[in-house]
Amino acid sequence: MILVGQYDSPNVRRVAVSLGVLGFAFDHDTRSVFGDFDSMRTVNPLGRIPSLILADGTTLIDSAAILDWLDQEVGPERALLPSGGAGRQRALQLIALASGVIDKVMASAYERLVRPEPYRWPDWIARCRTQAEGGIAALAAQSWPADAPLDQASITTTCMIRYIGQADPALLPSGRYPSLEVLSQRCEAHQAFRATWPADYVVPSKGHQSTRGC
Ligand SMILES: N[C@@H](CCC(=O)N[C@@H](CS)C(=O)NCC(=O)O)C(=O)O
Repeated sequence: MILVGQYDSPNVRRVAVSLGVLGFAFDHDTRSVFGDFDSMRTVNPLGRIPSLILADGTTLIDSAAILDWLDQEVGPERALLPSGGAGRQRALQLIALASGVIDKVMASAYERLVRPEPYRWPDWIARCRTQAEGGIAALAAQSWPADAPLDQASITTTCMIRYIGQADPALLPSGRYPSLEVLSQRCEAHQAFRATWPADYVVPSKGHQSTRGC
């Protein structure tokens, strides 16, 4: 199978980490969502990442849908999201918070970096960053036991932390959220995370000429 998208995308990275944790072999297509936009649209009509191209040629899009497919493939014993009960409910809430933060940080980054300066809307940027701060604080208030196995909530949250560190580091000043720093250090030490460490973030400010930046 082939994972399409670069690892500076937290949505691509959470899929790549999950593939690694679950033991799936895959090739990595590093086409750029900005620099290779027309080509990317032949993979996913939305021109977005991630996509996962399966051995039979089927293309799955959207990280949540891809992760659901992975969990179905390995079955409930190994799935990264509990199949039911309070554990599933809690995990889905944590993932919703982390994914929501990613969406808001990305929205504000695109507004700051992609939109031409005269058209930028500071109030919108401030609103997105306030929403992101709310989600980060809510995640930091959760319990992240040190001995917990890697699951989708910890994977997605750790990918969120790394993405913020690259795209808007002022949202995560050192020392403000110790629980998230501990979680990130623990997870980033795992081989599946190390194998997907994103290259230095390149802001997508060069728009469609940029070959990196998500
Ligand atoms: N809901 C989608 C969101 C994917 C997404 O936001 N992808 C970003 C990169 S992380 C992207 O493709 N950005 C370019 C664009 O939307 O034009 C998912 O979880 O896969």
